[in-house]
Amino acid sequence: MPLSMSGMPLTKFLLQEQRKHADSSGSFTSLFSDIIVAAKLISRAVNKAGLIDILGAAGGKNVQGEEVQKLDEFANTAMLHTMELSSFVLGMASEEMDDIVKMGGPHSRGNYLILFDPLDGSSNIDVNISVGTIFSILKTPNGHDGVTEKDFLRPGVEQVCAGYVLYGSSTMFVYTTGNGVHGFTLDPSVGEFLLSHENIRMPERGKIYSINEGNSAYWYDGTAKYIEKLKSNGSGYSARYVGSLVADFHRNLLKGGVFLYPADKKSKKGKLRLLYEANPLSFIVEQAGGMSSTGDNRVMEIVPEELHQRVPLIIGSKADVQEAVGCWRAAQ
Ligand code: P6P
Repeated sequence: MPLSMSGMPLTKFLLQEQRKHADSSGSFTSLFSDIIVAAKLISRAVNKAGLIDILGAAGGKNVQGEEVQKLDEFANTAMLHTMELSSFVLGMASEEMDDIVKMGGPHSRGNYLILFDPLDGSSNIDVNISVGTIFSILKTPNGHDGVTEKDFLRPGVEQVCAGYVLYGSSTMFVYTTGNGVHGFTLDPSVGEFLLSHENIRMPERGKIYSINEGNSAYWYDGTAKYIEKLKSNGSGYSARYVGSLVADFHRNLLKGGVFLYPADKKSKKGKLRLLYEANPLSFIVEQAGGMSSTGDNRVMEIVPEELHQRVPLIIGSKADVQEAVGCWRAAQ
């Protein structure tokens, strides 16, 4: 094994990882390769959005009641179509669709479920701010011959894989299967994601906090007291908030810091979705040495009750999240 595998293509890295599991059938590697294709298709569309007439709203609203952007639809379609070609997916759930999509059929060897937000932060598309795709993969219960929504309502600790694609100044693919967190950067000239951030570790404590201060009028005391503490002179913390979850999360993952979208008097359950936003990012953050909480509970232990369930999210460097949770609980 070379000392550093920097520059290794993601597909080769996956095969290397697969060899560590003697019983591996290669089905996961095949499924993952299909996700990589979708990521490249979305990256190409996002990077050319200004040139091809797919900017702006597509009309209509999604299940979240949010304005659907054309690129949202493109990204959702790209994920659906590439997953349909994969014979290993038994069902899909998307932020853009009310209900699950059942796969399977005579050729299906499916035992995976994939949940995704095809293009998170889409309200930033028209102003050229980074957006992202977030995905989570579960295994169906053994011997399952048909998938129901209930099969998707599993706690985050049952994820077998989680990842995101950040369409920023470069396109990055970051994922975990429970063996650390690894980042790959797309080299458009080669058309491959190349290993650029092997075994990402989140700093124990950061100097960045990310929260929408425009909501401060609605904050509960626990949040207000924590943010006030960070803003007190000499704390050394800086505010950084893009308003695009993947962009804010990725910066804090690499530099350290804490992102908060807490429960408040306006959004009593928080804003972000459990199954395809909070859970996958929580798997990644814990694998990188960080922490993820609702304030009251570890995110990955929540048993979901509905597909598009929202949760409060306090996620990032362990020491920072612990302090935020401490303030939250002291004010209960
Ligand atoms: P607000 C984008 O719409 C999103 O879902 C996340 O990407 C982002 O973190 C959050 O909402 C921003 O919400 O209320 O601060 O605009």
